[in-house]
Amino acid sequence: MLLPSFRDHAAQLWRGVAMTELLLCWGGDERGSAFAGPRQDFPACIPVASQFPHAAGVALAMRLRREPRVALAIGGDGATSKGDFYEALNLVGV
Ligand SMILES: Cc1ncc(C[n+]2csc(CCOP(=O)(O)OP(=O)(O)O)c2C)c(N)n1
Repeated sequence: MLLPSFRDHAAQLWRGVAMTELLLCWGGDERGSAFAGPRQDFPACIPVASQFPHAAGVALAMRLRREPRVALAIGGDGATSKGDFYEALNLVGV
């Protein structure tokens, strides 16, 4: 499952999100977040690094459900200086 941020549109397109859905999202239309392709992928996070705690929580849910899946979040070097990044690492570490 992809938990993207605002830089990850290429990954979203590769996952099957439609360009029209991305444009709806950026236009403030929530229908753009109901992806017809990857139904469970998250919409893009705008606050830098906020995708990491989401991914940690999703990964925990997958583990509790014994689902053989992964949660993927991507970030830049700026994102790794945010508290959210370290909070997510702490959660997955414990
Ligand atoms: C919490 C928060 N602060 C500031 C911004 C404004 N902002 C947008 S992109 C960016 C830089 C992000 O740097 P990095 O994580 O290295 O990603 P890159 O720009 O290299 O893709 C900032 C500060 C934001 N989106 N969220």
